[in-house]
Amino acid sequence: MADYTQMWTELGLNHDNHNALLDNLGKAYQSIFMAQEKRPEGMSYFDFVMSEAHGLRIQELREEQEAGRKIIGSFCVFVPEELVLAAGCTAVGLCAGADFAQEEVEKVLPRNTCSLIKSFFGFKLGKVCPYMEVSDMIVGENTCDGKKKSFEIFKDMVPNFYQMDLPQTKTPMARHMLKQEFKSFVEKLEEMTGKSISLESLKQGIATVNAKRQALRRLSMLRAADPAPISGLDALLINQIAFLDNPIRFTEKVNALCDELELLVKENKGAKTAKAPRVLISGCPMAIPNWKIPAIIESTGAVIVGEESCIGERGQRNLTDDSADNLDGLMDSITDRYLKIDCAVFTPNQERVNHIKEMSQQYNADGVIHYGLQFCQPYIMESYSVEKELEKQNISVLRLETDYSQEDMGQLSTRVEAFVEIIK
Ligand code: BJ8
Repeated sequence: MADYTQMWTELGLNHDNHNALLDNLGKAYQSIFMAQEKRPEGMSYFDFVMSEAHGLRIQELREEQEAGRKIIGSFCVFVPEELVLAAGCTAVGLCAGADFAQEEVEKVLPRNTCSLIKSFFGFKLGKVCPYMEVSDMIVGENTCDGKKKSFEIFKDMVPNFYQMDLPQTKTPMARHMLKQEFKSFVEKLEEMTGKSISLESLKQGIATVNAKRQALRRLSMLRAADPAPISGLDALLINQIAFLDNPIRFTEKVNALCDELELLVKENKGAKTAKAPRVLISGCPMAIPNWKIPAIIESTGAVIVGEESCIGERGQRNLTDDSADNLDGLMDSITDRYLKIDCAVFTPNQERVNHIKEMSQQYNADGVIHYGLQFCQPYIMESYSVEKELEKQNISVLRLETDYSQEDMGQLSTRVEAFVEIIK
């Protein structure tokens, strides 16, 4: 990596903390990703993006800023990238997948807060996230209580916070509220940029994001093959990079990788041996660089064939209908598309259970591992009904509850190994 010290200084990063983070990440990446055998050649692009995630990509974002674009950071798949692009801005997902500055964090937040929330506080307090520092605006959404209440504190830690309210049901009233929230978001973007979103720019924004989702869908479908042509770790990595990379370039690279994977499927070549146990992961999002559970699962010889997660199929499925010929009609389409996201903060949320069953069949999974972050009430509570419903279909389920620490690695490995033995 080139020397980006000056850029990091200008962004206000703490060099010692940041170097320590990069060092740890680099080592983890080497041992988890680069140690895999039989990786497709197309993964080299994604390895490169990761190696430059705090370097070249941040430099690109700063160049975009110099050219007049605003950078919009967010923590949730409910923030419509279509609108951000239509306003001439760039969307980035903010890192929330590793522990950092935990002592400082626990002076601010209760200990029994989920790791994802603690993580973005730690990245801010430790001054190690260039995406957070480069953002012209950070959007926080009212989803779970943890995020909603923590944003009341977080909003004073950043100069540019915008809060988006979200419904928790899918009634006509809730839909109306979501559309109004998205309209307010448009107004905020227009106020920031001094430009109005036009029919043409919104159609273009929708087309760009739909193309990205189609490419990710293509990647997902290829994993239905037996043997699966790509490891779950690599597929997760691509889904994580979807939140950081330039969307047009990312789409091209995912499609190029899919061309290669199609050939591998034809030749019956897989990331693991044929008939490796096939696992579907379902639950909390695995924000970058959270690779803990997938690394444990695939170290047993099993292969992960899908992620029912916001960093995965829950976040990326469903295209936005672009057929309306006026702005209000497109806002309706965007509202309808986003209201289909079956996050566990919604009640009732039968769609999510149905989707897990559908994915198990589609990807030919031998079992489902439900991943809940400790203290995440929505997903942990929902895991009970997920397990009951899947058992009715004779689908084996393992419910895991963990955090970002490494302390429970031994215990988790034992439980995962035993589960993989059962589903073999
Ligand atoms: S749409 S899943 S990205 S809210 S893990 S912070 S739920 S206590 S992240 Fe999410 Fe949007 Fe929903 Fe998806 Fe709270 Fe649970 Fe923590 Fe969570």
